[in-house]
Amino acid sequence: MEESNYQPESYPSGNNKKKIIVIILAVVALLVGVILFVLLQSKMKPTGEQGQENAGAVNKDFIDSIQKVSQTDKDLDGLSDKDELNTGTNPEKADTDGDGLLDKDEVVIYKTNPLKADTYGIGHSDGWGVRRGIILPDGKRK
Ligand SMILES: [Ca+2]
Ligand SMILES: [Ca+2]
Ligand SMILES: [Ca+2]
Repeated sequence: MEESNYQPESYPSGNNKKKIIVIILAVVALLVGVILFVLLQSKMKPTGEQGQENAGAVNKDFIDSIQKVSQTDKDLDGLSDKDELNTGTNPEKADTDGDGLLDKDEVVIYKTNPLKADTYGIGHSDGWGVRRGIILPDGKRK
């Protein structure tokens, strides 16, 4: 009779089994709760959206600065509308004479005529001369 009641200590009794299942369920429930909590948190404040907001702010700054510049330099060639008015170039055309050099590059760098495609009468445009190394900065020529 004693043998039928014998249960090795390492072998969990029915009662112990239940306890273990309850503990496992509690742990699983806790894990599920933690995962749900994390998911909800990330839904409420997604890190991706935060990054997009920052990128949006950077883009906005960039656009603002472009707009600010374009208010004084409509064609964005580096010469302000006022300077273009003084020079006689078209404030809405970055390359007024269409020679392949920006108005500003002609006025500031190469000292070529921004209203004349072929300043030196070489038979080619100023841009061509610059690309060939014939027209050099500061009004120098080869
Ligand atoms: Ca301009
Ligand atoms: Ca030009
Ligand atoms: Ca020119």
